[in-house]
Amino acid sequence: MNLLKMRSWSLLVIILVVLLISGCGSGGGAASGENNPSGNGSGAGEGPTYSFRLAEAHPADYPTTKGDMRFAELVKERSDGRITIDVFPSAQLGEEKAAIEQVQLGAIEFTRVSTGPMAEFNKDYGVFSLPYIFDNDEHVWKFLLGEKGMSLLDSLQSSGLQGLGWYSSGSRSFYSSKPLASIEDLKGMKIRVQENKVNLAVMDALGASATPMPYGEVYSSLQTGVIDSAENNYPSYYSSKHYEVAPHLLLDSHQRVPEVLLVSKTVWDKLSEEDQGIIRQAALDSIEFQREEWAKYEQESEAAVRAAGVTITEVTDLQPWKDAVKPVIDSYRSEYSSILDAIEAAK
Ligand code: BDP
Repeated sequence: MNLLKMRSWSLLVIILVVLLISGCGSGGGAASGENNPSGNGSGAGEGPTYSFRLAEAHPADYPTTKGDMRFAELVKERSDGRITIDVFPSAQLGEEKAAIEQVQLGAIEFTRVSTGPMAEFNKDYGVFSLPYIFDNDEHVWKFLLGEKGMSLLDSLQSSGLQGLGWYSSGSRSFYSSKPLASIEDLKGMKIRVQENKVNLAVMDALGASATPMPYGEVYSSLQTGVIDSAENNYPSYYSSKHYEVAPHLLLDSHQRVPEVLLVSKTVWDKLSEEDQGIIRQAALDSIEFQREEWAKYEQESEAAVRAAGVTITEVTDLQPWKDAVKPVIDSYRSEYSSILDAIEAAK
């Protein structure tokens, strides 16, 4: 073998070794969850490269998933392509509770979940399941973006998570496969709730029995009669097709349970301050887009379920509802006093 040939062979071997060590290549959304800085300098901006995954329960065309995607886009753009976040919609990476557990472990890096199931991971989050504590969406947002609301994102660190931002989720109302037109009709019903213990107390106060289960099981449970009723906002009621099997909707807007964007603390702590800044800001900057998409889809989904012939009853007098759940609020008042005060002050 002549010298020239030997040289090009050694060059090839060196290139291969460098590629192997740097782990570059197309492993986007790598299943291992290993995202060590690879620093491969593959043409993107200066600094380490990362390929992360984000678990989302809703389908790709849902406004919240669009928010996740905008977030991922902004991160990619602002990191000059160094940080990619692949959004996995439709609970492909697991239902919300499982996704939160995986994110705590760092096996999945990001997720967007409802603050409903978060209550079992961080006590403070149970406050969002208390009924009628917010007057309307404006009130929710004034609280969330205020000092106390934003501090709830950081308070997740003790639970192995870092909150990045909030997304809209409107208000939740009851729907059933059986006729449902008043608070009385809920008595004795088996109602699916988001998985947390505040919800058990709320259903009990309404004379119903709570059946906590993952979102993805609700359609078949309504269909087979395992449960009589569930509750959610218009977008979820429509997108999940629950209206097909539970076509009686009672608009009582009992809860406003916002969505939250999370990153694993294990992952977060390994990032440079600069990268943390890029991610945090991208999350905050994606909020407005999600809210706009939410507002549009909320209207579309309401129109669609009306057109499908769902029986819709508006609750005109909320007083009996508020009276019924008052003991629950009272029993949690001391536990949540500082958060409830901040919510009250945001009116
Ligand atoms: C929807 C939330 C979703 C929850 C679902 C539920 O967007 O994150 O999984 O409610 O009821 O409104 O579990």
